[in-house]
Amino acid sequence: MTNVPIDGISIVGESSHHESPGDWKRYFSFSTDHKVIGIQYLVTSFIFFLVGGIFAMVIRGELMTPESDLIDRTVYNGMFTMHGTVMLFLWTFPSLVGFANYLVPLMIGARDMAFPRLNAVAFWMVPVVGILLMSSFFIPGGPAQAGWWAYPPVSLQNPTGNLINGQVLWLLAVAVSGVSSIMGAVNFVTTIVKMRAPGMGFFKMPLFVWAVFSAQIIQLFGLPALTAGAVMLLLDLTCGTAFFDPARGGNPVMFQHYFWFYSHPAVYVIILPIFGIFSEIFPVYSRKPLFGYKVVAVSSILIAVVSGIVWVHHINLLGLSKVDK
Ligand SMILES: [Cu+2]
Repeated sequence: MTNVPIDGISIVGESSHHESPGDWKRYFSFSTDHKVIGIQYLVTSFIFFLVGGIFAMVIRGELMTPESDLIDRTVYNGMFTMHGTVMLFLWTFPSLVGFANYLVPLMIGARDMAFPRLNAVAFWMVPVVGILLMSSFFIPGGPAQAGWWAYPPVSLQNPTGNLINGQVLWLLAVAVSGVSSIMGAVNFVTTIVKMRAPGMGFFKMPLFVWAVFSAQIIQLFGLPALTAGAVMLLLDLTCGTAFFDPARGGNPVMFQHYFWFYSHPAVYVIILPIFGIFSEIFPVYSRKPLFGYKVVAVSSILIAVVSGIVWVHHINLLGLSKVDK
């Protein structure tokens, strides 16, 4: 459609109902439209990118001199932990999910995602994660200080003695984020497997779709481990269990397995969609078809598979054979 006058205002766009004045309100609604949700993801994640960037600048500002003159060590550790957490769980993952939400149904000729309401629920859990993390700045003891990896026994220390402390809010946030992303993964994998337009075989899908498919398979298999680990650590902190507390017979190394089983493959959850974006953009601007479509498509899946079996390289300095008997 070309120029559509509504109330004397000319609007240029392909469909008028997406562009009419006052439509910005839909971005604050529980919309189930994958394009709206995609933009909601992109805008929300960009806001948190700025928040995480401010934390980074405070960290670098403190590091300008050897003394602790800008912030004390407690605030520094909190900033360090929050910077990593915000940048991963509230910027990189949701921003790429935003691109995928907007583009994948269009690229495979689907009307929407397979589960539009699940899609909306998954998105609205992202601000909940943000509120949980940011509110920890306003409670006694401040935010979690154990780093974005939250290894016990450091993460089991609770200097304030309060049941609700920064680490508890952090673990709740990671658990909610995990559930949100698992919902997203179920949705993407189902959409790509079941909702392709007639005639679009797997090897006719755009490479961005292959990349998102591979990344979301990682989410589907890896994230339950991190989410379970976070919930178990939460139970250790609040309900008296001892899964990971060495002082009470728990095994802190187990947490590192739960954590890295997901968090190594997580780097491919980030890079695979970006590879996919490269694979779409380079052929356009070089005006040549992509060389080796099938190789790129299959290697995306192989990256997902191989990424699932290498996590122990993060913890090899533990001397696992001695500690983990
Ligand atoms: Cu790794």
